[in-house]
Amino acid sequence: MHSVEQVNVPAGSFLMGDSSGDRNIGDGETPVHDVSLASFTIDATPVTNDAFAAFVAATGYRTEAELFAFSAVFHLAVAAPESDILGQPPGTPWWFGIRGADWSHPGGRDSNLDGLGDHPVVHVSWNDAQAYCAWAGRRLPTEAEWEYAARGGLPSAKYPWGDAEVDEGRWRANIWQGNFPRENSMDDGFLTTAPVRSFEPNGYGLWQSVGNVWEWCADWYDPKAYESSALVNPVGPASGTSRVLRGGSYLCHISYCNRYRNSARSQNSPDSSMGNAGFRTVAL
Ligand SMILES: [Ca+2]
Ligand SMILES: [Ca+2]
Repeated sequence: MHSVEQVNVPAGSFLMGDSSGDRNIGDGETPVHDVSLASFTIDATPVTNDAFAAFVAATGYRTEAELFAFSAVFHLAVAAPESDILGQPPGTPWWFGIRGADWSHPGGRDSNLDGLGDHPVVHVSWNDAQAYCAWAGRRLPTEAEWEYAARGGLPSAKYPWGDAEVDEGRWRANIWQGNFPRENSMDDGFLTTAPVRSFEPNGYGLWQSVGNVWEWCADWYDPKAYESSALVNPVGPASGTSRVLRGGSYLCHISYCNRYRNSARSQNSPDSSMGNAGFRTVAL
């Protein structure tokens, strides 16, 4: 049983792509193009640890992080003996490969899900998300559906709530504050994941499309995809090597990852898992 609340997104058209001039060169947020979509029903929140636990209990499914026996954990979130640190990727030394980190041990072997039932499941690969969807009778959103839903009916706004900055008056999303990657002042209240219903939903009823966790989309990633996109119900490139991630995470910061925006794009290989990526689903 898929227990995540769903909301309906009406059919319509929107301008997909960089809407604020803040695009990251190389990510492929342009050209902006007019996309039309049929209506669809999408999860109001990312899939939670409780919902993913129900899937695992029903099926015995083992995630790729469990099969590979490691996953990527942010250095301040590690809860494991030093002997479990397998390495740091060059260029992003704040990530540790941690033996024993997986969806039910998000910091490593010395961590568990106590108190995290309503947090988004993390350390799930694109392939794991597909397996969950197959069990739940769901599918991943296309990248176009994700962006349209995240926009919440506000055309060309930078964020799901409009163009106000993320901290204007109050905190609107779970990102990073302070000196990345060493000191997080946690002005928004959260070092890593937040409960999925933190802050405010957008005009379509979606919570935290930006910030908290990156969300897998169905599409293959290609930075040139928008140059030749279909304009009606696009499903992305026919092939590729990595899958689209959207929305940014608790590690995003204006100085480092300006990707907590509606139009921002990222990607990873379909077997990769990280402590800041999850997914939400769409009805078949
Ligand atoms: Ca935060
Ligand atoms: Ca998100």
